[in-house]
Amino acid sequence: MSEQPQEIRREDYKEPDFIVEKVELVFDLDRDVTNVKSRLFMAANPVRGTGKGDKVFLHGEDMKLLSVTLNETRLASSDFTVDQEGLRFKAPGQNFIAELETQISPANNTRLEGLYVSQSAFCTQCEAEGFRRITYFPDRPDVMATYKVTINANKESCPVLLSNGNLIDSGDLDDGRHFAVWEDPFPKPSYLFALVAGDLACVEDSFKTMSGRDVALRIFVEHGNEDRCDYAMDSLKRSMKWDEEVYGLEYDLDLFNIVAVSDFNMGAMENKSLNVFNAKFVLARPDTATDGDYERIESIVAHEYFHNWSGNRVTCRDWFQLSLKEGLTVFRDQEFSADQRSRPVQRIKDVNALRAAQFPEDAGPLAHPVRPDSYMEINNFYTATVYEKGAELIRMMHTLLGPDGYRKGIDLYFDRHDGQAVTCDDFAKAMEDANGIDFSQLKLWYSQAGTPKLSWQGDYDADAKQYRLTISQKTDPTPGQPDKQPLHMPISIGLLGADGSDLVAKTVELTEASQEFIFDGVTEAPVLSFNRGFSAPVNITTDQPDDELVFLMGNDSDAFNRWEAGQKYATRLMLSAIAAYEANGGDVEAAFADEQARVDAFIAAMRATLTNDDLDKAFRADALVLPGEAFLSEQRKPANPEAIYQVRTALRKRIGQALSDDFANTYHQNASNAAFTPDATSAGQRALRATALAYLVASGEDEFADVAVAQYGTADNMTDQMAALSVLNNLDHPGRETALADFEERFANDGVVLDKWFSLQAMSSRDDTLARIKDLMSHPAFTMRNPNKVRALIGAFAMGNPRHFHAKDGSGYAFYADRLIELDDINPQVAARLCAPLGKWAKYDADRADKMKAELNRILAKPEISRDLYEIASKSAAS
Ligand code: B3K
Ligand code: ZN
Repeated sequence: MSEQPQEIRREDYKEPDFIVEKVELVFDLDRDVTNVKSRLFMAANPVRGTGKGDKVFLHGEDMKLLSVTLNETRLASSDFTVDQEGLRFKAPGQNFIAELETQISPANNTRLEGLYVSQSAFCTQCEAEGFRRITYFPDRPDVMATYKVTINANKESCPVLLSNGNLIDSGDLDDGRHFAVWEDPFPKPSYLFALVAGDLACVEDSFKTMSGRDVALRIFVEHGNEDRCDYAMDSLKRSMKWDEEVYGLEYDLDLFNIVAVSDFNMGAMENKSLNVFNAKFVLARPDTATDGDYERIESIVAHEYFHNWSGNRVTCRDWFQLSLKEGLTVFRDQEFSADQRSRPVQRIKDVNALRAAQFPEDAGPLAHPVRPDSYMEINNFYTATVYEKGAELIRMMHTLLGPDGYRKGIDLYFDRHDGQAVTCDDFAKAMEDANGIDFSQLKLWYSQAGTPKLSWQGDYDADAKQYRLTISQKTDPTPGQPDKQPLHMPISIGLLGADGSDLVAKTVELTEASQEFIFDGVTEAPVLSFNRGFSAPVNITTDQPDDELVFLMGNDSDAFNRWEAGQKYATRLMLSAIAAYEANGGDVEAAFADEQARVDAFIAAMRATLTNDDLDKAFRADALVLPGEAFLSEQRKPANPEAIYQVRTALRKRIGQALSDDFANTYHQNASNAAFTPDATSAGQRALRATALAYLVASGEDEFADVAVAQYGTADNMTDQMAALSVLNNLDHPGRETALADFEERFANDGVVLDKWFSLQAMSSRDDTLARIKDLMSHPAFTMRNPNKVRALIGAFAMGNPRHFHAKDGSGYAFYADRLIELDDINPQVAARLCAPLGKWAKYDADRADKMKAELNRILAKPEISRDLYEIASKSAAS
């Protein structure tokens, strides 16, 4: 980066002066020098554009420009200008054809944006702004064109040639080359363009749509992986069906392709009819993938498929509107998973993810609204806020409108805007118009950052049989937003009678800073179940007495809040033990001394959950897991990672010891001889058994470590094997080394599976962890050029090992900053994404905070720092 990057501001949006109606691309593929010819059918945009002007600007970066031709006349170099941002020339008229010839080098493209090489295949990633690394183009989502793409390549190394839409021609050329021509009839923005070429195996299936059309479904993978595509294919078919049934949306082409690649900056990409996936979210076989992997594959396949409507048919006007497609599509994939599996378990998972990533983001230096107001690098805004909080916003609309009203709004949205690039306001307007309601206050969720804090006060009047509930809300300032307004949100509540049944169950609408709700006909003093199903994405500051939490854990008709009550109880217990640990100078046993009665009551409630056979096993597994270290750090200021780790570990040990007979029974009763199937019920059984094993091992009894060793050796599926290995991973036990060595040997040539092995070691609580990570960096399978490897080893350390990352001597921070500096020259997007953990310095004691800030400043002093990393590091260091 040669100068300080500019902020791009939402309020500066201008319609394009020129649009492209049609694009014809010809690729002559070569790893080192690929030639790209582009013909753009351009038109002035007098209706919407600002310009009667004749200045044309096309984005372009990191390419060699060979020629510019307008209406068949080649321009002299004095007739155009090229700088770091792109190409400028004078339009020869209102309508004209621009032809551009560029050269790029896919093999040297380590940023993995634009056209690059993964293993031996060529592939592309254009969202958000990668197309401008392929050819000069108005690379902005409000320019939608139809594409015709010709790919020429060596036939032997690239037998498969793919792009968006339909194959309309193919054949042989001279010199061992061949070609294919693809045409996509649906106008699309450049970020949805894709090309794949390589020697790939193909697994094929088909789907009959609701109107009776047959769609060919193809998954392309590296040879040898054909037997790992079944679950992705099945998920795709179920997604297509679900979108027809629940949203009335049908697939619109005769072909849908998924390609799995090993080198990918994120999870997957929804390019029109040619989804490109990180291989780890496609490939699964019982002996290579865990239940968690199966679940993620299902939801990501669905997410990308759902984008065909929410994203592709109706897209974003500009990148500030990103949540228009991402928030909506996340909500859609969450609901799909809830319908396929267990709704409460899904909600628990989604809320856990929201609290683990989005709440901290909203409370830290990078806090931004769901619809941001400015950015330096848009790739930095594919955040938990835009995605997950954006999904919560759609969920609140769904709750407020009910399923039918929501569907009316969705229908109107797609009717009105099919084929257009629109805004979050357009979405909300369709919801309002279809239902005749006013969402102006609700829409503040798009513009106001920060997690609201809610408190409540309940009063029961026995004579009047009336319950009065006062709810108050407040949102703390976030960077650039000192003053916050009250938000509109649905709060689902229940009032439970002594027998555990609901006296009242309803959803109220909070709109004021403080508001009273009155419930009549309440025949006895109730226990309140607040914010059922996490109807609003908020923090609740009111403490409910322990006995009420235990009552809710055992009785709430809302399964989410049964889980939530347990989490609250556990959090409260651990927070007071953490405070005691800090006060007594680090004696973890003494830290629980004053809490014995509460610990006993909590353990009794855990036991009731564990042994309640009426409850779903997956739910029980979730309910037995204590809030994580990251969540606990969010509740403490300053957060002491060592104290948090010690207290949480000690509580797990106590639970393991107290309930060891119950856990042993659970462990044995849930063994299974049946062949592995990835369905939710079987997965729940495995999860409950794994939780039991983890507690047994946590109890500290050696015999249980031996059980884990045996399970590792005899398991016939990856889920059970990983369950065993992850508990052994933290032990000083010879079985640990043997199992890790075995795993390494078995999966030496299997990148996707070996990543689990890297991550486990990075997240180990053992004292030698950082030294081990340093050694692993020279493992033959490790490379900083592969994002999955970087995330597995380096990312997992910072995100999944708070205790060692935050080591008092600063060794974790220094190691991490070195890696980010190294990575920034290879792949700035991934480097920037990984930088966030260092930005959390304000949460820690002065000594740690100084060390973290010093590392951020060292990163900022890097010569030639990327715009991506600069934005995150500078914002993190500043506030
Ligand atoms: N839309 C892509 C994400 C693109 C990220 C660009 N940095 C995947 C998704 O959300 O479906
Ligand atoms: Zn998405």
